Amino acid sequence: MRIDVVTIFPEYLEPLNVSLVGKARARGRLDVHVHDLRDWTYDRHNTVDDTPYGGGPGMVMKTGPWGDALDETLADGFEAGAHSPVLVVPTPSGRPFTQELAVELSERPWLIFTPARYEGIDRRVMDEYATRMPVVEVSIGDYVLAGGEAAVLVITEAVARLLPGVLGNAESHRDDSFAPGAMADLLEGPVFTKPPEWRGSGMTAVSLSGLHWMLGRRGRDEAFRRTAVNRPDLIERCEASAFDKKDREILSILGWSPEPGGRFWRRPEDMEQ
Ligand code: JDH
Repeated sequence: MRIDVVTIFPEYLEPLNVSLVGKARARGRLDVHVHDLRDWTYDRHNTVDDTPYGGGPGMVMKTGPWGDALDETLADGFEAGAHSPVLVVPTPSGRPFTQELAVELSERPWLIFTPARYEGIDRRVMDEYATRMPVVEVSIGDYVLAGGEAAVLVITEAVARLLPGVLGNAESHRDDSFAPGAMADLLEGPVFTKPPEWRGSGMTAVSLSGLHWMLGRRGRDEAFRRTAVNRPDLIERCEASAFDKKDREILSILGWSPEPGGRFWRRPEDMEQ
C-alpha cells in the first residue's frame, strides 16, 4: 500500500517511522511519503490560510497550495505505478472512523491524507477531487482536535496492522472486537503475566493454567457488566437472544429493560429520578 500525507507539520508524522507502522515500511508492505504543504506556496510568507468568506472566527486553508500539492502528489504516485487513489480527509464532521472503515481502507492500494489546520480546507478543493476519485471525510471521534495530523496517525496504525504480513500469526486480528459483521462482542477481560504473585495479589489456578478468563462465569459477568456500563451502544445493537438469564439479571440491576421487540434499552440518564 502507498500512503501520501500532505501537511504543514511533516514532523508531526515522525511516529510513522516507529513500531508497527515503521516495521511495515521497513518490510516493504507500506510505502509512506510525507509532503510539506508549504513547498507549494510561492509568496514570501509561505501563506496557506486566509480569512473566511462570510466572516466568522478563525482562518481557512487556501485552494491554491492544496490543489498544486495534490496534483503533484497524484502525478508522482501514478508515475511510480500506484493506482486507484482514495483521498482521506480528517474533519470533525466526517464519517465516524470504525474498524469497518479501517478494513475498507486496508483493501485500497493508495491512500492520500490531507490533514488540515485552522478551520479546515476551502470546500472547493474536496469537491473538485471528488469528481476524479473517492473522497472519504473521516472523524476519529466526538472531541475537537486542533488539526488532522493525529487522526492520520490513528487511521494509519489501524489500517497498517490489517495489511498482509504486518502482524505475525501469533497476533492475528481475526478475533478483533468490533470486527464488522460480528455480533457486538463483549469488551475484553483483563490480562495478566508473570510474576504469579504481586503486592499481595495472586493469580487464580484457572488464569495460571492459561484458560481464558471469559470461559468462567465470573469473567463473563464482569465483562458483560463492563460492556453495559462503558459501551451501552454495544448492548443496544444486540438481539435479545444474545443474552442468557444471568446477562438479563445484570442488565436489570443496571437499569435496563427488555422491549417487546426483543432488544434492551436503558432509560436516558436525564430521565433518571
Ligand atoms: C481535522 C482543523 C480543527 C476545530 C469547528 C467543529 C464546532 C473545525 N475527531 C476529530 N476532532 N477534530 C478533528 C479535526 C479537527 C481539525 C481538522 C480534524 C482540521 N481542525 C478544527 C474545530 C472546528 N468546530 C466541532 N463543532 C462542534 C465547530 C476545525 C477530528 C478528526 N478527524
